[in-house]
Amino acid sequence: MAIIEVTVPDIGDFDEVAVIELMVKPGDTVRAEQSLITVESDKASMEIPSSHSGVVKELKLALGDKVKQGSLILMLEVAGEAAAPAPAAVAASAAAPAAAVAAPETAPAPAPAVASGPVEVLVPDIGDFKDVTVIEVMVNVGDAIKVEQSLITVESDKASMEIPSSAAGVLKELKVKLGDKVNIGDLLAILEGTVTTAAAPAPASAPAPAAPAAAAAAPAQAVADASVVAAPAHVPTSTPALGLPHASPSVRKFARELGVPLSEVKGTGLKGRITDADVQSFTRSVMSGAVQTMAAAAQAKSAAPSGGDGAGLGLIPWPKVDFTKFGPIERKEMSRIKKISGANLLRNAIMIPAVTNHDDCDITDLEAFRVSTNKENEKSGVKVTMLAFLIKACVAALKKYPEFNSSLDGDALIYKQYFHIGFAADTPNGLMVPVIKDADKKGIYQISTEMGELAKKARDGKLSPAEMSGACFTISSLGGIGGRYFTPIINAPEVAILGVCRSTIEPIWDGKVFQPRLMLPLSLTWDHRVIDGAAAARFNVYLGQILGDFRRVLL
Ligand code: CAO
Repeated sequence: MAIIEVTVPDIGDFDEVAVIELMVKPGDTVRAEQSLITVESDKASMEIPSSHSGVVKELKLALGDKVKQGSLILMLEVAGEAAAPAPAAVAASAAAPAAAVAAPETAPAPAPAVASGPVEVLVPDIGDFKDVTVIEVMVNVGDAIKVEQSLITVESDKASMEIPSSAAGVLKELKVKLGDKVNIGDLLAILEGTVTTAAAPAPASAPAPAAPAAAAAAPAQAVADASVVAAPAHVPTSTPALGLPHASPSVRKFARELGVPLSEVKGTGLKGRITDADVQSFTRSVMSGAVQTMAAAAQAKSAAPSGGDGAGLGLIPWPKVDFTKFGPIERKEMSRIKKISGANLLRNAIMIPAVTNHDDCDITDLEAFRVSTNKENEKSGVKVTMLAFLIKACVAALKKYPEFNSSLDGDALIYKQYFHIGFAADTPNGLMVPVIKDADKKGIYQISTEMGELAKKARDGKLSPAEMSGACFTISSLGGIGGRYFTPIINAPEVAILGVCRSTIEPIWDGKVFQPRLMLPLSLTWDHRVIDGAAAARFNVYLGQILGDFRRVLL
C-alpha cells in the first residue's frame, strides 16, 4: 500500500476555477477516471477524474476553493509501492473542454470583418469531445445575435459548455435542436442582415496543441466571402450565463434520468448551485404531491375544463386533506428504501407500456416431488422451495424466448447471454430485490440455499449493491402469503416480471372427470415495446409446461 497525492491534471488554460462539488469523501473507494470534484468557470463546468484507483484518505480542498493544474485534490491509498503516472487519456479528456473555452485568451484582439449575410455559424473546436449533446438552445429564430453571445449549451458525460456565436446578425435559421449530437464543424445557425464576424486571429498566436482555437481554424477566405465561419471557442468571462440552471453534468444527467426539470429545482449548493440532494428532494416533493412540476400543472390546467379526461398526462394535484378533521392520526416518515423504490416504481409504471397475462399451471407432481425431496433431506437442512423451481423454469423459458432476457437501449435491444434472476423479498423496511447470479449454472439445492441467505440478508438490511444488481428478469412470489393474481411492475431496464400467487387445489376436467389438481396462478407482466402478446402467451404456456413436467427442460 502507498499513499499518493492526486492533483488537478492539465485543464488547459483554465486558471483559478472554483470547486463547486465534492463527489467523494474520506473512506470512499474510487476507480481510476472516476470523477472526484466538479469545477466551474462562468461558462463551463467539468468533472475532474482520479488518476488512480484506491481509497480516499484525506480531502485536501473544500467547496469554493480555487484550483488550477497541479492543485492537490486528495490523498489516496493505492495498492503497490509506487504510484503510476496519471493516464494521458484522463488528463487529455479533462483538459479538452477547458482548453476550448480558455484558449483564445492568449490570442490578440482580432479586427472584426463586416459582410452582408447569410453567414453560416459552425461548431468550433471543442477539444477531443465528439458527439456532444445539445442540452439547451439559448436563442430563437428572429433574435438579434451579438458576437460571442452563447447560442447553445452542449454536454458530454463529464463537462458542459456554452457555444458562442462567431458573428452578429439576425438569426435566420437554427440548424440544431435539443438532443442533437454535434461535432466540430457542424452547422449551428445561419445569420443574416449586416453580419459582423469575429476575424480569425493569426494562426501563430493560437495556443497549440491542446487548445486549438476554433477561430484560428476558420479560414480567412471564408470570412472574406462572408459564407462560413466557425463560432470562436473564446468565451469572454464578462458575458453572463443565459438561463441554464447551475448544475454539474452528473447532476444534469441524474435529473434527466428522473425526468426532473432542473429549471424548477432550487439549488442549495455554492452560489445557488443545484446538487444531487436538491434533485432528490425535488423528486420527493413531487412524489408526495407537495410540489407539482410546471408541465404537470399546465397539463392539469388545460385538462381541467374538459373534466380531466386524461388528455396527455394531465394530472390533477395530489389531494391535500387535513386528516385530523376526521380522527386521530400519527405521521411517520417512510423508510429510505420505500422512498427509493417508490420513485423507481412510479417511473416504471408510467414509462413502460406494460401488459399482464394471467394463467394457471398444474404443479401437482412438482409439489409432490418437492415435498418428498425435502423429507429425504430433512437431516441435511437444505429446504427446497417452489421459488427455486420457478427460477429454473424461468431460465429455460428465457432461453427459449430470448427477447424476455433483453433490455431496450434506444432503438436497439441488448440480448443478455447470462441468466441472473431477481426475486422480490418482503422486508421490514420495504421491498428489496436480491439477485441469483448465473441461475442457469446452478442446481435447485444451490439456488434454494442462496435464496435463503439473500432473503435473510435483505431482511437484516445487509444486502450489498452487487447482490441487488444485474438482474435480467424478476420473480415476485406472494405464494407464501396468499392471493390469486396481481399485476407486478416491471423492474426497468428488464422487460418482464413474473408474479406468482398461492397454489390451490382446483377441479380440473381431464376429459372424463374432474380431477383435484394443485394449480399455481401466474401473472406475467411484459413491456409491449419489446414483446408481443403472442410471445407472452407462448412464454406463459411454456413455463406452465415445464412446471407441469420438468423433464421438458431436457427436450
Ligand atoms: N403456493 C402455495 N404455497 C406456497 C407458495 C405457493 N406459490 N410459495 C410458497 N409457499 C409456501 C412455502 O412452501 C412455505 O410453506 P412451508 O413453510 O409449509 O414450507 C410458505 O409458503 C412460506 O414460504 P416463503 O414465502 O417463506 O418462501 P418462498 O421461498 O416462497 O419465498 C421470499 C421467499 C423471500 C420470496 C418470500 O419470503 C417473500 O418475501 N415474498 C414476498 C415477495 C413480495 O413482497 N412480492 C411483492 C412484490 S410487488 O409489490
